Amino acid sequence: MKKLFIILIAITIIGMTTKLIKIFSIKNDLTFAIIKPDAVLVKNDDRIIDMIKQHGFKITHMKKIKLTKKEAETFYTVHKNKPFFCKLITFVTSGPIIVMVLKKENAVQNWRKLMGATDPKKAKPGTIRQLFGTNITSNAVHGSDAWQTAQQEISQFFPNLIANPKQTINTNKQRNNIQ
Ligand code: RTP
Ligand code: MG
Repeated sequence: MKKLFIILIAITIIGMTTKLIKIFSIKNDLTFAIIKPDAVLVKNDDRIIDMIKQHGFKITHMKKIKLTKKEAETFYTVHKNKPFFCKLITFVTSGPIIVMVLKKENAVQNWRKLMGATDPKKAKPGTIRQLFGTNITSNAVHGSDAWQTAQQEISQFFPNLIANPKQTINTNKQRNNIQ
């Protein structure tokens, strides 16, 4: 009886540990990215997607959408009191965007490194914003700033993903949703 109890406890501990390891690895692996309207408009999306893949990111989810004002305000709610908020909402709703979930180790930091500084003029050579951004508003791409933010942002656009991390979709088909 005592042996059975010990075995049951051991199974429970192993199960919980496996779950924690899974959650931890997902946490470090995923981030949320957007190719913004300026880059989509001038058809730089393919070149940006190539760069993303060349830098070792896997695009696990991707779709082309157009944000409503309400969706954009929810997404950028953290900036609602900033002087640039109105300009930002007008810009980000001005045309189709491509929303993506990217997978790589330390995805949040690595994606922000590849994006470059917010202002393309200050972005390091070879970064996406330096190559494809125009100014501090029209800066080609977005990236989550922390895992908690990534989780929120992924949930806004791919609501089932955090609960079912193994779920996959045909990214090419989804990408062509809006022309
Ligand atoms: P993002 O959230 O889009 O990845 O950009 P970020 O972290 O590099 O910069 P953040 O401070 O979060 O700003 C969000 C977006 O607002 C626009 N912005 N305009 N001074 C300005 O006019 C100004 N500052 C920021 C940019 O589109 C920026 O990406
Ligand atoms: Mg930001």
